[in-house]
Amino acid sequence: MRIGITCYPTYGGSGVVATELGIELAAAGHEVHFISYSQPFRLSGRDDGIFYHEVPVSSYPLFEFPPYDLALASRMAEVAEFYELDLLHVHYAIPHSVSALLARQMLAARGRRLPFVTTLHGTDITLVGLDRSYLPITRFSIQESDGVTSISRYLKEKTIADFGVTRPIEVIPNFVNCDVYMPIKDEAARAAARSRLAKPDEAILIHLSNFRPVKRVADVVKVFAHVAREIPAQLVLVGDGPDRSAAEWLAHDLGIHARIHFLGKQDRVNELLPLADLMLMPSELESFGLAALEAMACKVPSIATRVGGVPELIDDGVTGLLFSVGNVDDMAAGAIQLLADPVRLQAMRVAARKTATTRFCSTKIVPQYVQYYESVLANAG
Ligand code: GMT
Repeated sequence: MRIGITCYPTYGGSGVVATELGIELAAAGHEVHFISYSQPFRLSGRDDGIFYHEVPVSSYPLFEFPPYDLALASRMAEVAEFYELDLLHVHYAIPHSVSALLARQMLAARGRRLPFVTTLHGTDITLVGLDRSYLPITRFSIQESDGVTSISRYLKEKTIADFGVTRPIEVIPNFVNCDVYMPIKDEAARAAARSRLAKPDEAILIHLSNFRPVKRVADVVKVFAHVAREIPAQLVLVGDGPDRSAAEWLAHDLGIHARIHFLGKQDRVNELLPLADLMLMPSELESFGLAALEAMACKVPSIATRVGGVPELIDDGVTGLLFSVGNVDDMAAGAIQLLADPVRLQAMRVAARKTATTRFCSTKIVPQYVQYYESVLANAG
């Protein structure tokens, strides 16, 4: 198949999923064309079967807001025609599904077919899409898509309830490449890599996000402050975003900044995650929680919140511990108990990796997308 993929190319779960999907599809012999305003950050170099088409957005004195969605629609239609795409797959509804809808119409006027699949990821439904200024057009473009997938049952139900969408929505969960995200088997090698971050007797906690308010990074720092009072530990923070500076201030105010590593954006998180004992994901909302899945694949269970689609990933007490949002004291107590009980922690580590490999490996999930594309192509007029 020849597949066009559009996503937000910067840091963010939907961009990660879209990029990893494109890489896996190309590896399986499909031709993949990324269409976006910049190269998705996990696309490095030139892989066989992967093409990247930049969307130029020109400015003009009249344009207070340059219309990216229109430039994107034009480029989608051009790329689809020049490279004979079979379909477009857009990640994150706003504005990508609207642009795809326009591209489909542009090509229809030229007698060509361009079905498109929209994958709903999270705040496109739970936050931004609910904004009155976007709701009607988001609902319309979802309803008009040739196929719609959501990354959890939670998000599917939310889309039906809040948007009144009546078309079928296929749940295809987030996935991880279990050969790239994996534990470090050689204990000596793991200990050597950990020694760059912590002393041998110290626990390592990790958090990975885009530091937006929904991630509640302040809770990460507060939970760690409790933990660090009871147990020798270090915290590794991976990512960057609007709440980073507040987290740095909080770390200083709580007197624990010397034990916190603010690493910023990192390309090879698969090399950092296996060094940790626990992941902290105290989000206000997660439609799935890709960061926790990536950690689980590396044998790292999470202390997380019981929100959105997280319970579809984390089995409370088995592959992680779930708490209510903002319950910093209980999250810290849970982390301390686990870190103080190596047998229980080890059982949870093993269970976390097992869940990732048996249910969420790319080898299991990517074929579901391919099958879905085939059904969309068979049904599209
Ligand atoms: O945070 C977002 O809403 C945007 C989105 C993104 O682009 O980063 O994240 C969502 O998509 C991820 C990949 O499908 C999910 O694993 C995240 O749980 C989800 N984030 C939220 O729901 C907050």
